[in-house]
Amino acid sequence: SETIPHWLTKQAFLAPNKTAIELENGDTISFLELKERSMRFAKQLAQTGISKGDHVGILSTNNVSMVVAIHSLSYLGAVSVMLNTRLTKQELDYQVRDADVTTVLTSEQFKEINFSIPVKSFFEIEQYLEKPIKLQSVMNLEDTFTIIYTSGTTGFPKGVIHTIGNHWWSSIGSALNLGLDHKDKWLAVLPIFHVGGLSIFIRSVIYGIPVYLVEKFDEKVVHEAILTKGVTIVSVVTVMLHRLGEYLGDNRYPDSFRCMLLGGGPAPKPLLEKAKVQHIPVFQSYGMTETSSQIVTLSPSDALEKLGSSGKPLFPAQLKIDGPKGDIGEIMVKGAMVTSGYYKNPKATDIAITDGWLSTGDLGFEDKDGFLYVVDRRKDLIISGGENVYPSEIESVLMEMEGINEVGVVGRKDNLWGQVPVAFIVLKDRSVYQDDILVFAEKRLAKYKIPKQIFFVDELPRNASNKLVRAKLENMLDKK
Ligand code: S0N
Ligand code: AMP
Ligand code: MG
Ligand code: MG
Ligand code: MG
Repeated sequence: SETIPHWLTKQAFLAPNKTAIELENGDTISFLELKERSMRFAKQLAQTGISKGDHVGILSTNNVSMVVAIHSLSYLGAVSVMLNTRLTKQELDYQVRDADVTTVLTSEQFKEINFSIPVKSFFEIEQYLEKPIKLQSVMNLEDTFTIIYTSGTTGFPKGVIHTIGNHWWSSIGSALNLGLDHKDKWLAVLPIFHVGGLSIFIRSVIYGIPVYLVEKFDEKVVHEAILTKGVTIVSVVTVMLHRLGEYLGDNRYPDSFRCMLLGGGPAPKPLLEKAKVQHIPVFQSYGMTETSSQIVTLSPSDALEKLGSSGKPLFPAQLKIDGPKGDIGEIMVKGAMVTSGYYKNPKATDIAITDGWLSTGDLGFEDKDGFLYVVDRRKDLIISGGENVYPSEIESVLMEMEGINEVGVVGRKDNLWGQVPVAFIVLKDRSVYQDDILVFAEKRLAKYKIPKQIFFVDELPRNASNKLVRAKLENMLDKK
C-alpha cells in the first residue's frame, strides 16, 4: 500500500532551521531539532522494549515532551493512545485495557498513577541510553497513528482509529480551505489529547509552519500571543471564544491574525454576532473525533454572509443529508479523513459506517448553496466546554450506588460551558443525601460529567414501554 516519507524527517530536510514549536518562555525548537529529539526519544523508548505495532498510552497536559513522544512513537511504528487528563482513574483504566496499551507515558504530574502496566514519565525515558535501531523512514498511509476514545449513547467509550492517511488528508483538506501563508503561526491551546489539539501539530509538520504552544488555556495569555507573537491562526471551542471575546472588549486583534477556527460543538448565534462586531475572524467548523478534526468548514469568503452555518465539506470530503432534499436529516460524511472504525469493535464500526459513509448521528440541513447548518446533536449528547457527556453513562454509574432507585440525566443550558449535566433521582433509601451521591460520583466520573444539580423526585417520566423520556425531564427543568 501507499507510503510517504516520514513527515517530520521530510520537513526537517526541507526547512531544518525553521521554527517548529515556540514556547511561552520564548524558547524555540526548529524542525531539525524536533526530528532529532523525537528520534533520540524513539531509541530511548526502544530500550523499554516498545516496538512496531505496540499501543502506548499518552497521559499529559500540553508540553513539548508530549509532542516529541507522539512523533517518536511514529518513528517506531507504534501507536499513541491519547488519554484525557480530566478522566478519573477508573475511566482511564477502561481505555488502557480496551486499547491493549502496554506502557503509559506521562508528564511529571501523572507519573505516580498506578496502572496494571508500566508507567513511565517522559523525563524518566529521557535518561535512558539509546538503543541503536533503525527507525521508520517512511509512513504507510494505512498504518494507525493514534487511537482516541469517544463516548457513545450506549455502553462504554470507543477507540477511534486514526491512520496516517486520515491525518494526512485532514491536514491537506484544511490547507486547501484556509490557505497557507509563509507567515502562518498556529496557536495550540486545545488539549493535545483530543484530535482538535493534536491535528495542529500534524499540520505544522506537513505545512512547515510554527506552532505557538500554550500549556493551559488562559484568555490573557492567548490574547497577548495574538497581539504580540505573530500568531495568525488559533483553534478554539465555544467557551474559549466566549472568554476571549469578553477579554478583547472594544480592542481589536491585528489584521495579521486571520483565523479563529471554532469547532468541537455548537456555537450560539449571539456569540457569533458578537464576534462579528469585534471583527474576530471566526471560521465555524463541524467535525468530530471520527473525522480526524474539521470535515466541514466555513471558508473566509463566506464567513459573514452565512453566519451560523458550518460551511461546506473540505475538498477531499463529501457531505449528504439523509432524507428528502432541503429537509432536516442525519448528517452523513465521507472522505479520506474519516476513521476506518473503532478499535476491536467491528459491530460499532458496522453500524456507524456504510460504504464509507459515516452516520454522525447529528441532525442538520443544507441550504440551496450547499452550506451545512447543524440543528441538533447526536442523540442525548451534552457538550460541556468542548467535552462530551452522555446522560446514559452518568445514569449507569449512579445506578450502581446503593440507595438509588432510578436516575435520569439531561443537559441544562449554561452561560459559560454551553451545557452542563443535571440529574433527577428517585431514592430507594431516604438516608442518602446529595453529598453522598457526589462523593460516589467523583471517584467514578470526570468532574465535567458530575451533575451540577440533583433533583430528588418521586418518579421519572416513562413511556408505555417503560423507557425514560428525557424530553419530559427537560420540560421539568424549564419550570425549575
Ligand atoms: C475550556 C477549558 C480550557 C476549560 O478548562 P480550564 O479553564 O483550564 O479549567 P481548569 O482550570 O482545569 O478547571 C477549572 C474548573 O472548571 C472545570 N472544567 C474544566 N473544563 C470543563 C468543562 N469542559 N466542562 C465543565 N467544567 C469544566 C474543572 O473541573 C474545574 O472545576 P472545579 O473548580 O470545580 O474544580 C477545557 O475544558 C478545554 O480545554 N476544553 C476543550 C476540550 C476540547 O479540545 N474539545 C474538542 C474535542 N473535539 C475535537 O477535538 C474535534 C473537533 C476539532 O478537531 C476542533 C475543535 C476545535 C477547534 C478546531 C478543531 C479542528 O477541527 O481542528
Ligand atoms: P467530538 O468527537 O468530541 O469532537 O464531538 C463531536 C460532536 O460535537 C459532533 O458529533 C456534534 O454533535 C458536535 N459538533 C461539532 N461541531 C458542531 C457544530 N458546528 N455545530 C453543532 N454541533 C457540533
Ligand atoms: Mg465524541
Ligand atoms: Mg470527545
Ligand atoms: Mg466534543
